[in-house]
Amino acid sequence: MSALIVIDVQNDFCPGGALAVPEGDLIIPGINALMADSDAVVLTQDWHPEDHSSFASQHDGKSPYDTVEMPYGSQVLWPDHCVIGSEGAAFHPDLNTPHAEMVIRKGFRRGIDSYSAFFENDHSTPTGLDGYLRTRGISDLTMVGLATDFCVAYSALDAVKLGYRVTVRTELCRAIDLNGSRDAALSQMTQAGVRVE
Ligand code: VGL
Ligand code: ZN
Repeated sequence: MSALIVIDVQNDFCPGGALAVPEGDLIIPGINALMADSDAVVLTQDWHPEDHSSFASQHDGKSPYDTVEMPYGSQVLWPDHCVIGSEGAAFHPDLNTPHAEMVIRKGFRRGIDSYSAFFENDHSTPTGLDGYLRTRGISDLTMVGLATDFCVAYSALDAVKLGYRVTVRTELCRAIDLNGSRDAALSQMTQAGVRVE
């Protein structure tokens, strides 16, 4: 059994949003077509309290895209985005969400970010998605969405570590690309055994 994992196709990551990924909306028609063809579809939703510690606004003297050390390691600071219940946190209106059988929210604890759909950024607190997929007998994952170099890459790397066969469809992803992070993420995924198409 296989599943399509659609990562963070939310208003704030699309043009006009708080943390807009260039061309983030262009991938939506292709994702809709792929969803219609998939056995199982999981959507992820970045979902932060308004005082989330990944927001630069919570750190005196810091700006978006600065880095800070957190107890769980280094953390990039972001503009406020995907605040729980806000329009920015909603799925993009063109995304065909009725196909989804599961929606997994992440990043809802103030003190810790969660890029991956499987573990928070401490790499140990589970989101529960692994249990969901395993109990449904799903072993193969295709990943698409936003952003290639953060939430897609972290999710794909965790998934191979957990033993899934993982394909990332890059034409249905777009990157934030901070200091070459897109290319770095693609080579890290390839080295880890993700099929990058
Ligand atoms: C993401 C930065 C902050 C993502 C989420 O979806 O890639 N990036 N929060
Ligand atoms: Zn976030």
